[in-house]
Amino acid sequence: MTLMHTDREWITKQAAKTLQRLKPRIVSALPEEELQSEFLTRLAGHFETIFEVAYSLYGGQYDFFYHLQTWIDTALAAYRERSSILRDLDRRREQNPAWYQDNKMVGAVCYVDLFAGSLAGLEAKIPYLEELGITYLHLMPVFASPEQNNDGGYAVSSFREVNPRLGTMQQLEQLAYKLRKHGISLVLDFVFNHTSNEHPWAVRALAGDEEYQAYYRFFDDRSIPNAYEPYLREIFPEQAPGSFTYLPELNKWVWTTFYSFQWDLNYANPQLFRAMLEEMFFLANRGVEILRLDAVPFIWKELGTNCENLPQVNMLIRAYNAFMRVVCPSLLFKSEAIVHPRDVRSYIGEDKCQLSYNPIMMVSLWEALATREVYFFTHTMQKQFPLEGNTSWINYVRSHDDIGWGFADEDAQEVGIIGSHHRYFLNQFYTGAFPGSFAAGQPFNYNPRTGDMRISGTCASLAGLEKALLSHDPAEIGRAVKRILLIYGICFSAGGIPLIYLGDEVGTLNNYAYADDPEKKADSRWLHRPPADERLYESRHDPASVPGMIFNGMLRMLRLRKAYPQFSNGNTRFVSTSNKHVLAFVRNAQILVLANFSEHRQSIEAQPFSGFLAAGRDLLGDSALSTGQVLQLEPYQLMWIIPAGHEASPPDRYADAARA
Ligand code: OTU
Repeated sequence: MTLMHTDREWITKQAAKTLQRLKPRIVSALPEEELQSEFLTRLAGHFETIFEVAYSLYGGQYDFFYHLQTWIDTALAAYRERSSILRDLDRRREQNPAWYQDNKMVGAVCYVDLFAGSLAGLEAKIPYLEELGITYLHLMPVFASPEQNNDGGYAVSSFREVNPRLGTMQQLEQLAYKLRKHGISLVLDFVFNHTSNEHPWAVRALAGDEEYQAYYRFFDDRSIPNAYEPYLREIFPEQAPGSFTYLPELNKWVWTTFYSFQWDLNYANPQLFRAMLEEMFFLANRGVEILRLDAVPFIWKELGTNCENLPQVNMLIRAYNAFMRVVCPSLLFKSEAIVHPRDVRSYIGEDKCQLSYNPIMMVSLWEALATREVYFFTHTMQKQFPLEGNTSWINYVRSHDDIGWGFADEDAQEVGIIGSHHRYFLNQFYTGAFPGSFAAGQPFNYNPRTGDMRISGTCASLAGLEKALLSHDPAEIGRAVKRILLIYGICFSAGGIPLIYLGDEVGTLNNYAYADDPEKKADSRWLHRPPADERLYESRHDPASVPGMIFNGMLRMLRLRKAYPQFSNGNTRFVSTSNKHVLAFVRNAQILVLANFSEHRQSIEAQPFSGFLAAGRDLLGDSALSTGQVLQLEPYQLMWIIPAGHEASPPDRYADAARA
């Protein structure tokens, strides 16, 4: 049920009353006065949200208060268990809630096994992460998961056990601690839409335990699934068609949005809400600082809807966030919602996910590289980039997933582009089918029914490096390197936290060997999930080598980002230039970023930017700016232009004192 505004007063009153009823329980659970008052103060600030959401989602249940009480007990247990080190961190972050808006923030993401073999191997890579200046490290799922069917770890069999191939939970906890000592925040996935079919809850459900069956969405026959199905989007139409899986053991059907071994959890059950709250706290108390909420849009289902992005999803996240603010306020949520821009944005807020992938800009970067034109990019960003409050984008060019052309058809139409035609073009371009395309990607989940398709491939291969190296054409190689640096450079300067998909910084190409692995061959995303290539990393300091050109180019930009506080998150204003190939945006009214998306020299009228150009300086260029009527940009040139008299802050490669 959705609450009306007129209900507000009632909610406030009921929440206050309910909190009074819970107080004795809290007081007796926390005899230490300091902890008691901290917990109560925080809870008072967030209880109305918790109550409102609980009442909206579960108020119809006869034992509503009982459930609320079990949630509070779960929070109390987690709060008591939290280490003093993490409690200190919580208090520091409460004082400095904008810590992640800093220009010093730089993210990286990897699979532990592919990048470093194991958790121990990863610890040994800390010096490398420091070399790059990383302050945010996302490890893709490290949890126990089925040996064969595991979707790269996104089928979790236990949120409390590390996959033994990688190490132990104790090692993970130590790693979190060590990383923090080096100014790096550990980011882990919270795969909370589903578990694997080997999770103990699923095992019990399969054994007939009804309490655990209610943790998932079971159906006795096809009638209800059939009623839902016409509205649902198939996520993996090739490998896992449909959204329900038949379980012969039970003669029942279970909801499986993704693979058949990934069972969707049932958040309509308040017991499941509590159980997942406990798992979240468990991870927070291991020292994880940011949880990436996987597949956010799918966690609530209503018949007659597409079961994505329903308002109840927002409520659930607000409730979970409120609990985090009470027990472990240093923890942040990062939303993984790769959906329509409007819906992507709906999960972002101080009271929801403070961080979000920016698939909107990611798609725009590749769109502009293919078309060499930026007016759609500029228009989209003007509408979709600005965020409110203490929140931030995570800007990236590649992830471990496919690229889906998720721009808004309305935004496209406003600049005269037909969305479906454009998607067709982009798919042709990035699979290399379009004549003259520089890209070497592969299709992911082509759906012949809808004609839909997504794209797999590494950053370097999609940006043309693979084909260029095969052609042995130095000019083409140079252009590919420039494309990589151009799109990464925009992520480094646009406002928000840039995220490097480790391997991209040394120009890692597609890994076609995945097709020989029977486990992987049906999922083309493995094309861009290769094991780290030591040879590429070894040549990164050789400026004449291709990995060296990319690595040094990135490092140079990262150091500049860190040296100029003007790159901190804040205001980003996208503006049109007189040239359709040249992107422009202004950071915090102090830095002008220009990007030429074409392989030809371009010029723009200088006059609209005269405030920056007259006596200004391009941080990335070696020569002074010419200040004529027009400004010239070399093929794929990126410029970071700063007006005269603005100096860099003292070099400080790592986090500020507040983060240590
Ligand atoms: C996520 O991606 C993960 O990133 C994937 O690696 C997983 O396979 C999947 O969830 C299941 O856990 O569809 O193609 O809007 O787009 O959650 C990738 C969200 C996906 C979905 C996204 C999903």
